[in-house]
Amino acid sequence: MTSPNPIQWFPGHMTKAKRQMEENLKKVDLVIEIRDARIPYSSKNPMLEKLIQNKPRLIILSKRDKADPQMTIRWTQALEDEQNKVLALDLIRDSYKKTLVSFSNELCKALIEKQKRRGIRPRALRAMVCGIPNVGKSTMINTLAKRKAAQTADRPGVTRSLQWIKLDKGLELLDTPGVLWPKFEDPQIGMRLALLGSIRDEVINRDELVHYALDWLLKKHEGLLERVYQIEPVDDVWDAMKKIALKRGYLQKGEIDQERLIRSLIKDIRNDVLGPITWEEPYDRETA
Ligand SMILES: Nc1nc2c(ncn2[C@@H]2O[C@H](COP(=O)(O)OP(=O)(O)OP(=O)(O)O)[C@@H](O)[C@H]2O)c(=O)[nH]1
Ligand SMILES: [Mg+2]
Repeated sequence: MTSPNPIQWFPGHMTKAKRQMEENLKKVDLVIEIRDARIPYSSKNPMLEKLIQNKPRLIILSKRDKADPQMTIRWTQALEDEQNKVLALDLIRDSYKKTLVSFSNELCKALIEKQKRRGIRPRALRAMVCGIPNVGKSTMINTLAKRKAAQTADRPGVTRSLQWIKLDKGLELLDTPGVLWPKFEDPQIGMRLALLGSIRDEVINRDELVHYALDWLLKKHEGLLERVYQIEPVDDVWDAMKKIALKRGYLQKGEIDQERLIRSLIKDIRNDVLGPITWEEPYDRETA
């Protein structure tokens, strides 16, 4: 279960985080960018490309177990079509160390070749794990290190010596993940982040959020709401809300208890009651 992650970035934080990222980036050969498989577009940081410049990058789509498997295949394909190397993972249950090492070697082929040509024995590749809050950065580092290596608290500005985790003789990970900020300006992106509980509830309109989610489910997952809530076929969002409220007895003096309904639907979405759902499609990107 993902816990709501209170992220609030201020310009000062952003500058500091960006500077820290730039410093750490100088020390690595490649970047492992984690995005959430349920929102591979909205969970990316638009500035990362600029920050990492020409460094090789591996995109990990995390929480594969919570995403629609068919959609994960489509997303992986779409990202690969744009010349990215992509790996969709359940960061908790999959074993992926070997794959990660081999993908990293492939991504850094040019660097390894260059070192060989110069007669230098290739040293272990160094990678940094990056991503917006809650995508699974610490989980990945800790799972790979098989210990509690990464600090879970985000304390910007705390200087400490860089720690490397040796995964293999060929690959080392920086144990401090690069925490980035999501793109907030776009309301669609905000909605999708909120659906996963990545934005504080106070900054979103909960009625709109539920409307947005139900609309998506009706369009993309025909019959799902009827199945999950054991209701008769629904026509639209309002009809669905009414039928769910009646079924669950969310009534107050004969009227639908809207507040209770909204609260319970958001809870269901975040607790994966609806099953594995992906909240955006690859071709949404232009409009997102
Ligand atoms: N089901 C599932 N849960 C995951 C996966 N990866 C991470 N999680 C869970 O997602 C939550 C957030 O994971 P973290 O590793 O703390 O995320 P983070 O990116 O380090 O977050 P910040 O430190 O806030 O930036 C935790 O509850 C993890 O257990 C995954 O692949 N599948
Ligand atoms: Mg963390």
